[in-house]
Amino acid sequence: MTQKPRAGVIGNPIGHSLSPKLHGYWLRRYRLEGEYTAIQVVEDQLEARVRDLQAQGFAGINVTIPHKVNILQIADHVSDRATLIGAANTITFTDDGRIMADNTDAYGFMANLKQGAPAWDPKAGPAMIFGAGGAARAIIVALAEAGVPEIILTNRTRSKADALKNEFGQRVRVVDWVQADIALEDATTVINSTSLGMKGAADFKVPLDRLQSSATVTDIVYNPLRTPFLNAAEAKGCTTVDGLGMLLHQGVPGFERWFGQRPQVDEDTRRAI
Ligand code: SKM
Repeated sequence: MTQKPRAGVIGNPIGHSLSPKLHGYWLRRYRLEGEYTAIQVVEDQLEARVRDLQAQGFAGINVTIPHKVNILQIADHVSDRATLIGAANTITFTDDGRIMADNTDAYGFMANLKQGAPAWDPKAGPAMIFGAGGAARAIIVALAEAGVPEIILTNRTRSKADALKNEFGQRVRVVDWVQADIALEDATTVINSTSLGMKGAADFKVPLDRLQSSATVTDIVYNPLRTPFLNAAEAKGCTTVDGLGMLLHQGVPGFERWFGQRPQVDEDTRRAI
């Protein structure tokens, strides 16, 4: 008897993760045999736990904070996307015992933006990103690939934004956090990639007076779904896209690889999560 495919998400903490709900919903929707669980893995146990999941016959795993960078050391193969972003979130264990690392966050970001704002034009003008952490790295890659002419980066700790400019090159312009609102005037796409506005975190306080009403605005925070940042942008007349879709879309490639079915991200999926 062949085992039903198993997958999961590793991280620390992991209790907040919506991935088990998402993959569980897709398994039921497509009437597939399979199991997807949340697995707490502490930092110094990463390699041992990943090899153990592989030995148990797992088809693959999603990887979230704080393991997305260190997982690259364990992988036998790292995709070009994951190399460029410098992190992986989707691991597949092959039948011949290899650990394949990929990153689907850039894909998830772009699929969400295109679904939520079908008229969005990447070439219309500069995109502005608040934040310079791991999510910003994936978003820079996604925007650059989509053909955005310039990426304006701002971060409370400026040196982190400068480091990303050095890595990702000429297309990135760094502006000071305290002067970020001035640069908003130029931006046709605006993204909050910080945790500001998330339930329990500090508020997003950058003034949005200069935000153009023609801009498309998105947030990676999805709890709450309508963040104060998105509400302020909507009040200015902007097209807004919430952050839940990024999580849903980034799960698609892994689910397809592990369970053999490409799942839909639609209103039913959003309602189920
Ligand atoms: O990249 C994703 C990851 O695949 C799963 C996840 C989660 O379950 O919260 C969040 C993101 O890091």
